[in-house]
Amino acid sequence: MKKTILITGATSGFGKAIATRFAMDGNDLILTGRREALLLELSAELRKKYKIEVLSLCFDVRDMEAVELAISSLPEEWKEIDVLVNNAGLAVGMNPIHEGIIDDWERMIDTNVKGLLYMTRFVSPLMVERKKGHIINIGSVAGKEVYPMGNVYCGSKFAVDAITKGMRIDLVSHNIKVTQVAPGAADTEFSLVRFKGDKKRADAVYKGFQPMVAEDVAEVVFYVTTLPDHVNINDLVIMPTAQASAVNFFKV
Ligand code: NDP
Ligand code: 8X3
Repeated sequence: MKKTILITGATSGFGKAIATRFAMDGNDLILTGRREALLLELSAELRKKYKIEVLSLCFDVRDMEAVELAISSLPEEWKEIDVLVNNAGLAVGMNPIHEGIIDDWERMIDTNVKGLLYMTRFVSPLMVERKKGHIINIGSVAGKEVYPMGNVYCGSKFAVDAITKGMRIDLVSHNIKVTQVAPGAADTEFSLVRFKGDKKRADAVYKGFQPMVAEDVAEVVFYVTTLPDHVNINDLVIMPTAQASAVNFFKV
């Protein structure tokens, strides 16, 4: 049966691929992000290609009032959200802690932790009311292991790991599934954002091994929503075959 799926950060990378995967299955989508032109372009493409309904909402997940307004002003027919994918996130900079750039830290914590919390706070009551729903948080291998100069990014993803567990405990009595999907290296806009547009440095991250592509992660996010009502994947780590841990890669 067709569902309504809300995906944050749908303008690129995992979010865009997740949107496309759910569209292929005939589901209706609420897509969010800050780059409005990309959101509108993707929405139009998916509507046309898959004959689905798409609502695009342009806002910054760090802006609590904007998140509240976006969700509270959803038209009635869009309020029955079956799946929330908390995907919007980023790494900014890679410095040792004593040289860290405070603004980079704020951006990561505000987006990866507080943005995810704001979205959850305003969407989960709609699920509680219906006694039904599935929240999928995109964590990271960086939320399982800390690596050199990952400090604050890793901290933000460890927070996602802990918050996911807490959400599951609080929502279990409301029949709401909570899943974390924690990927390793995937070639998206992630490294370009982390290295502030330095394409050479971003490309170097994926040299010598085959990273995942966004569609690999999207397939798994889709998969966790296909299980029977009484079954939930709590936590799923997905890596390139050539990556054994946060820092161990088989490179040629
Ligand atoms: P991308 O940079 O390709 O996509 C990030 C998405 O997040 C964009 O759509 C961006 O949209 C959105 N976003 C970022 N900041 C905000 C904000 N303040 N408000 C709203 N939307 C925002 O990277 P990925 O697809 O790789 O990243 C998606 C998630 O996956 C992140 O949480 C990341 O930490 C995680 N991850 C990535 C891995 C990788 O190797 N690529 C591995 C493990 C986890 P816009 O700019 O339009 O706002
Ligand atoms: C992104 C993966 O290893 O670059 O979360 O932190 S990593």
